Amino acid sequence: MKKIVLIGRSEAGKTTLTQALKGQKIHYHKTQYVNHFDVIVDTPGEYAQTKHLGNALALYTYEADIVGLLVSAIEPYCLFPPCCAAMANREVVGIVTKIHHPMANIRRAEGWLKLAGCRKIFHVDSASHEGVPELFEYLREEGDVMPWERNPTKPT
Ligand SMILES: Nc1nc2c(ncn2[C@@H]2O[C@H](COP(=O)(O)OP(=O)(O)OP(=O)(O)O)[C@@H](O)[C@H]2O)c(=O)[nH]1
Ligand SMILES: [Mg+2]
Repeated sequence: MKKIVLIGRSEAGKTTLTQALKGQKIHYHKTQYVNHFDVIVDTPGEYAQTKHLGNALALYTYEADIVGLLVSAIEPYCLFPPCCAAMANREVVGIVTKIHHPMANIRRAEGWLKLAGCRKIFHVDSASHEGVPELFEYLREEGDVMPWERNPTKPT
């Protein structure tokens, strides 16, 4: 799997998406420091919201193959400046979360991510895992066996 770093404001859904990608039970956990998992780097929203901590995020992008910018469909404004994706020397993808929230405005979130420079945009509801397999496929590398492809009768 390609390694992805998840960046976005607090409550954007980085940790929930991490849990969904890892096939874990979803439970609320406030991120207080950067968490490195084997293929996912989950960052605290405060890093994206604070100027001097924001610079540290640039360093974490160097540890990943892909940069994932998260915007939840209910965010009233966007933190990512126009064309900020051009600052990264990695591929930058957008991820819209909370797509089924009653207040969701998916087009608005998508527009902000496009303005930030994301060409590829995923739509996920991490709670129901909708859109998570598509992100999995995108991160897949040759030889990777996806969880749904495993033969349950064969020990791994
Ligand atoms: N229904 C739904 N709820 C979500 C989704 N993503 C996140 N949530 C909920 O939104 C809240 C915040 O999600 P987190 O994943 O903790 O947000 P975060 O971006 O990690 O926040 P920080 O750790 O503060 O940076 C939690 O209550 C989640 O259950 C989603 O795609 N769908
Ligand atoms: Mg978190």
